[in-house]
Amino acid sequence: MLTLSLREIIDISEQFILEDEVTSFTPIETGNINGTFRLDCKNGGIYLLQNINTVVFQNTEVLMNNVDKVCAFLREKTASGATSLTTLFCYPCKDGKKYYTDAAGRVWRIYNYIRDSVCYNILSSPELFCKTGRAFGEFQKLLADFPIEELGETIPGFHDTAKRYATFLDSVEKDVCGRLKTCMPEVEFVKARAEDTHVLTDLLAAGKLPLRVTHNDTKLNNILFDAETLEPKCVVDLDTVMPGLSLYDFGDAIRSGASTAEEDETDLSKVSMSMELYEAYTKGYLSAAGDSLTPLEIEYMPFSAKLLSLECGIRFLTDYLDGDVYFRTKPGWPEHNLVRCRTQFKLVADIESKLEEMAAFTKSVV
Ligand code: GN1
Ligand code: MG
Repeated sequence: MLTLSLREIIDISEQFILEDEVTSFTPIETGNINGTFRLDCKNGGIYLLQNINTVVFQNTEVLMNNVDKVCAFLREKTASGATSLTTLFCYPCKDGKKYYTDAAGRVWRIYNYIRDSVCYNILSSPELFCKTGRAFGEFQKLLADFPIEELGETIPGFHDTAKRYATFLDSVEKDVCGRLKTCMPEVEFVKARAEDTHVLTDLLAAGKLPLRVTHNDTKLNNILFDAETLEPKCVVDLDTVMPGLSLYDFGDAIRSGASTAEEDETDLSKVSMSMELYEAYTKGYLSAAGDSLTPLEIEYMPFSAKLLSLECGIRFLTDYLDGDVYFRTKPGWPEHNLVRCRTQFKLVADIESKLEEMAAFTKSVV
């Protein structure tokens, strides 16, 4: 996490056209990629400042063009009463751009702060997770008539699991940090599932699954709930909104939200995929998005939960082998990414044992 002085934060915020004057700031630690700060102001204004990770997002122009267009589109939907979800707003800079590059080359943007909201890393309430499913389903539906050709690929091949697998094999081969010897069982776990990695991309290439505007990072903590009513309030982290498969969003939501433990839980006996949570999300999601989905998209929902867990684990393991260059890790914890990968593989194994049950339930809802 970046350490900045109040003076530096104020200097950055002064590059943007804001309604209020920043007087203090607080770092926010959620999120594995960007640096985030809450900015508090003289007249009660609150903003969210983000330092964009340019190793991950290499083309800020494409990134901010996507984010800004999607925000504007969703704001109109909210204004027209099509949804009760609120939307993020990107404040423009004084030079008209949506982001500011400082003298050190760091890239910044400012969002409105969504007040009186909470987010979760794990949930125990099926009701809340059902509402989460409804909100992500609604989000997808709201973007159904977004002109897809206006979106660039922020991270090319983001959910191309076969490509992720190839990159992983390359990292195993190079073993730049000499960590391979510490993760052989995990490497074998992935290799045994090589065939799974291209299932969805093959169906897409064969024209059997439709390309849609999707969120691509439907992690549980990317949804904000109203602190009082606990109704979903806002879908955040729009950096990876781009053309994708509905199954990426469904699978990733199950991976993160139906898990019974944190992503970096070290006690693997605590990690499993809760059937109760799977059922709750599926119900909520299908109630909002179901009539827009094809039979094949619905059929592959259980598999997508397994695949997205496998993919995320592959990415954590690859980053562990590469020396933690992508995901933020806790200082002094060199195994952080390995620990994360293990929780994902535990989920994969658990989902494998529940696939039939998941399929039977999914079918019963439609
Ligand atoms: C990252 O930024 P955050 O924490 O919402 C990552 C996701 C991973 C997730 C795993 C752009 O999401 O793809 O699933 O970590 N985002 C990017 O925790 O790589
Ligand atoms: Mg996030």
